Amino acid sequence: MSGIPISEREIQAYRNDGAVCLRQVFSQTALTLIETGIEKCMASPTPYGRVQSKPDDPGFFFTDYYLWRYFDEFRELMYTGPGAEIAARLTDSSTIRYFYEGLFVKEPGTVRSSDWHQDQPYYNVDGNQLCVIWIPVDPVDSETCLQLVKGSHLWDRWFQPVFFASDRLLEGAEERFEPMPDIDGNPDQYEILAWDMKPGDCIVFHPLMIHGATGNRRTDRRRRAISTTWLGDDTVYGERLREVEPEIEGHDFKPGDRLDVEGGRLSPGLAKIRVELIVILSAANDPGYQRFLPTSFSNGLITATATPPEMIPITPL
Ligand SMILES: O=C(O)CCC(=O)C(=O)O
Repeated sequence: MSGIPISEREIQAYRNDGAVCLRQVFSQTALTLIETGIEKCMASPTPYGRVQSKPDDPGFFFTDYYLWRYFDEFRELMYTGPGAEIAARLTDSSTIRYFYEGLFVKEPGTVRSSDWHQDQPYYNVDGNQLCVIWIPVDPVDSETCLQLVKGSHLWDRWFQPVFFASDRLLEGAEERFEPMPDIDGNPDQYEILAWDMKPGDCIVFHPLMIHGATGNRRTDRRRRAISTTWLGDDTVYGERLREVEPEIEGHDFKPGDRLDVEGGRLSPGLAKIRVELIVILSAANDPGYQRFLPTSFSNGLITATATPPEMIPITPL
């Protein structure tokens, strides 16, 4: 089935450590799609777009989510890129459904970091056969790279998710999950995984891995990356917090339901992997989805402002 060289050792590293760095698996075509999509997104963010850095930060940290809903580049990447096959191999799944992207852009000199967190507590997906593929489009050294606490996916512990910018927990988190331990304050207790990476490399990690990242201390280059989340065979809709991010909209899934939609299509070049965009079909006809078309920024999260090219065209409310 595979055109992507993934060794048994890499598969075991993913399963045991919770993360593995795969070298040169994204082609220049895939990277160009991502870069084009990122620039479009930054010029016209989705309603999930947020500035994470404070106004006095010497750099600028911007995040956004669910980019495939708005920008064709990410849909094309999902169907034509190597992500589905990587996810299928590492999660040992025969069906992969695609959930969302997170965008993490740190301009040169950004101080604001990405807080330590796990991904799975943020959203309504249960299961173990799911993974995140973190794809930088700029070179990163191990300091600015995503950092992950080795083996934390096996702790069977769920930690309170937080909105980075406001340092606020998601509603309901305190009742349900435990506080994040002080990773930075206890460096001897945790083994951190991080790599020097070039464009084309990616990190695949389990969404229960504790991970975070510094700002971008480099003053000579940007640090742009997307995280893509892929759902394998055992994943189902899960009961979660009162507030979740990103939300799965336009559906009537109940806890335990497979996140299936009609009309998924086979990914070209992949013999066995069926790739589907979850909820895209139901969501497309849903008034909730219409509300989120990129021309409308009326949900109160962000406002558009004037746009000199080297500045980011948004300000937090
Ligand atoms: O790239 C970053 O700074 C953070 C990425 C992240 O937190 C994620 O992929 O969930």
